[in-house]
Amino acid sequence: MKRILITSAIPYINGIKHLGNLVGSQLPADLFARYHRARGNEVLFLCATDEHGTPAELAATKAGKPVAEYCANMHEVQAKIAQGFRLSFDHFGRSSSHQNKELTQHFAGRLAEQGLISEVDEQQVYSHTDGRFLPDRYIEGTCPNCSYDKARGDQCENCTKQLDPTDLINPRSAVSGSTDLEVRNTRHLYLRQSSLRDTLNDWISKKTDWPILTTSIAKKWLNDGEGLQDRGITRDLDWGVPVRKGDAAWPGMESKVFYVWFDAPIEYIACAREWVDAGKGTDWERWWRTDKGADDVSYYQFMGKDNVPFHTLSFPATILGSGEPWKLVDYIKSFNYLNYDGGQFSTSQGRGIFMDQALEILPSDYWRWWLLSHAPETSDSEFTWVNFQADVNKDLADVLGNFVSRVTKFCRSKFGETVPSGGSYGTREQALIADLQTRVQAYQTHMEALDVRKSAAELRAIWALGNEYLQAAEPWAVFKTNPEAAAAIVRLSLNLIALYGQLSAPFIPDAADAMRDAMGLPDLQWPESVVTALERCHAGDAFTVPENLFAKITDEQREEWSDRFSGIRS
Ligand code: B3M
Ligand code: ZN
Repeated sequence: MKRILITSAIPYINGIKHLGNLVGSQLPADLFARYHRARGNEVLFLCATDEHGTPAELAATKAGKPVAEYCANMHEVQAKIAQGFRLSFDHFGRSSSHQNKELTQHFAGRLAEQGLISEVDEQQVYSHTDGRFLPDRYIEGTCPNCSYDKARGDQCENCTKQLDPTDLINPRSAVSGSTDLEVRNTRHLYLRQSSLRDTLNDWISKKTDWPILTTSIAKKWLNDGEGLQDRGITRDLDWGVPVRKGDAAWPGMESKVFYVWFDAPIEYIACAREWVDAGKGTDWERWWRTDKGADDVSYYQFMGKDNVPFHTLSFPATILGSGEPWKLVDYIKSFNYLNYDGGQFSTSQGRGIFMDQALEILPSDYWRWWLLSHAPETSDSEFTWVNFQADVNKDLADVLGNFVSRVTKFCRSKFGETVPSGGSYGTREQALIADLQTRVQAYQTHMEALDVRKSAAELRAIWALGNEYLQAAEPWAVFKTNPEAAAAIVRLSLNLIALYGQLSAPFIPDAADAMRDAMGLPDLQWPESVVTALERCHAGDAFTVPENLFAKITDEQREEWSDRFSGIRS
């Protein structure tokens, strides 16, 4: 039994996430968690809301609510939607938790002790109109690297470059739009990550199995010297983790908080403590401290490409710099962007389909299947309504749903709702079993390598084998002359439904449950051997005909939805 720690990038609290966010982190992380649990491994799957920093403050202001109240509400909203998508977090925490506050202050104290924090008098943009400093997202302007004109003060969304507000060309306030700005002096803490450059370089160089997307971004920021500039880790804001050195005050930093990107990854650790404090686990250090049992944990992170620099450089710098035996990530799975009908999904612009809206129109399995089978792994991918309708109708309704429905209905009409007895398996059945063995093996290999699309393609092929078998074996024709032989075909096909109910669960958990329930095998036992897995439904066992597993998306629905989601969400 392996021990597998999985974290998904923690979504910002500022509103409901769109399907592009979902497929770039939480959903593939869930796929992987479900797969490993089904294989009998010990899994801890953590996610949380990212509640500090300018995104939270700005969104609360817009909603006219105190920021703490706004965050508490939005956490509930996001948790409920996550359940709707069947995201199987062991805990869905909050970066504003007291556990994260303590741990963040602890790390800052350790880094200071190790000589890795400097106090820097620096220049920050101050807005006369707004009467405040404008850190990070409070300021927008043109990216000096790629000329994108909506770059934010902390990072350019377009080219992923990490920025400082003073880097922006033609800066303006994101609150008021004002350009009446002035650069003023203020003192901040800097993490001297540049002094960890060689350490980080050595560490990343050993990660030869990581996706190219991850290592190319990491090396880009490491080797051109840019990403490893020392970074400010404090801000002139009210909302956030107060700056302290462990539990001691930090003179001169009384009115400041840590930068959101300093405390957000620490929440991965704090979340495990929240999990224990919520009574769901007993020992968080066993997952996070290599001196306390975490040395045999394999740790996987999932995220969109814009988050890669923080996870390959800044957060490891925090962990390594602390000089304490914290668990470092073993594998970073990163994703490109999913585009929406010829443009970008965008939270700030309300463009695309958002998680709550998606669940209003279709069950989560439809979305899970389409998104995962089109995961933007090697390049950006695109959602279009035409493709979505065609793919879902074909894969889920025509291939899988149709197989289940034909087999169960045919059996009910000829043999009743019990698995029929009689007949035996011949060469066609042996060939099918051999094909299945090869494909199930390949499916497992792809899953273990975190190849999401390849796993989906293999699963689809496994479903298709059932249809091809039925088409060739023709139990409806055979039944007329040899009912016993037809019974054997049907018995094998019913067993296939049970097998699909096991194999498909990581992708489409609800439909998989329905398939196993229909076959009277609700437990999720991974088919360690195809041969024995196909002997679980015995002659005489009762089954039920599942209600239509997947209804097809009609042209009218497609048109209605494509109209409804063509504009901007208000
Ligand atoms: N909240 C950005 C995002 O949601 C950020 C991730 C933090 S991971 C520690 O894309
Ligand atoms: Zn840029």
